[in-house]
Amino acid sequence: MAETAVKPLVGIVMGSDSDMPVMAKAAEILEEFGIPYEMTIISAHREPDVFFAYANQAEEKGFKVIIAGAGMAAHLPGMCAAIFPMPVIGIPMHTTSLGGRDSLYSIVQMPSGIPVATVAINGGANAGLLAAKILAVSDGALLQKLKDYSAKLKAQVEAKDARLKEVGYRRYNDGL
Ligand code: RP5
Repeated sequence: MAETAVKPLVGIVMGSDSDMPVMAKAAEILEEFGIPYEMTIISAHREPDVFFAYANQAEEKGFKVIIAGAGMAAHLPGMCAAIFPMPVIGIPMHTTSLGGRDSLYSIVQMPSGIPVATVAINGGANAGLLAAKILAVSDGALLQKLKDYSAKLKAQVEAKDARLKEVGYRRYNDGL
């Protein structure tokens, strides 16, 4: 299901288009599970008026979860959580200067009362999965899809181990 095909349940928002490769991983997961989303670029620092309008309208638009990614002094997820009353998932971007620790600390160290569910640095896929799991609390069909997804991951690891046993680690490393 592509962006804006139906009423979006998830808002994906990022501070800059430079965040897109990571945010796209979240979008890909939502598409895999058939979850409608809207993707937006908003800089909380460079256009605070636009940001406040977005956060204030998010509930009315039907969003149940916001996935917000930002880097450096990454205030976007926390400020979404300050305004939007439902879950906000934060994705800290890797940065060249501080390796993403700046983004991570900015997003994860929220004051008591305003939580942001923070995934790993550049953790776009997990943000998408966490959003799906939040929605699955009240959607049995989606929950089944998540169980199938987990079973697929398990099968992939089992297949790798079976191949290791079959060819040994030297040939496994050589891709044989
Ligand atoms: C943040 O500043 C963005 O989320 C981005 O990760 C970082 C750098 O932005 P650009 O200078 O690439 O636009 O607001």
